[in-house]
Amino acid sequence: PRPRTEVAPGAVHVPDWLDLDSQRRLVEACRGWRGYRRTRLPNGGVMSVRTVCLGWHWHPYRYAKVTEDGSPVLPFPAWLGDLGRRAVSDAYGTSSYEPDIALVNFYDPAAKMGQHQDKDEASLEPVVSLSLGDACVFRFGNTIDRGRPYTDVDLRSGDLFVFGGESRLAFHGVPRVLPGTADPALGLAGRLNITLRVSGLVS
Ligand code: MD3
Ligand code: FE
Repeated sequence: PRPRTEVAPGAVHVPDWLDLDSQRRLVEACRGWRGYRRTRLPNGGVMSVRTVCLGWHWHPYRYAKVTEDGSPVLPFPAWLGDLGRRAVSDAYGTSSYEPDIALVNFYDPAAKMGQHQDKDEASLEPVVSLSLGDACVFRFGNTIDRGRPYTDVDLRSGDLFVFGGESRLAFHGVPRVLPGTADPALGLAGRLNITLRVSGLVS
């Protein structure tokens, strides 16, 4: 088995956290959430991942209760909060975690995500990341800039990663997906990543 590792203080990787049945159920839930879009950045760029948001809609670089076209944001389901609490409890041994945002990213074989920090949440509570489908190279960096030092970690389907404490503001990204690495039994071509977050906002 791939061992659980603390990549940096507060950054805990728990390989194979979700069994195949739980992964299948999560993939089905992701298919049910409609409205995946490539986010347009203020600098004119367009992200290569397709994203749908639950609870709060992420516009670079803020959260809102409506999407770009003015439609309401999909609700954040209570069961996803329960899953997030179990994740933080298994990674850290604490259990008072109340996420109210999920960002679901779909990666086709060519999609990637540049090194960035997640600073749009008003709370520094941990981020929970769940990976499904194709594996990827995940780059976990430092808190100063996009460059070295960083650590590359393979994230595979079923893996849990929790980013809190000193790691909450670390630069990170996905330089590439490893196409064709998903278990065919999952029925997913490409990669899905679900992150759970605490907005620190009140609607
Ligand atoms: C470290 N997603 O949605 S998950 C993102 O695989 C994002 O889709 C990537 O980066 C993905 O913002 C990476 C791992 C991750 C997520 C959030 C973090 C690492 C993090 C927040 C703080 C520090
Ligand atoms: Fe991020």
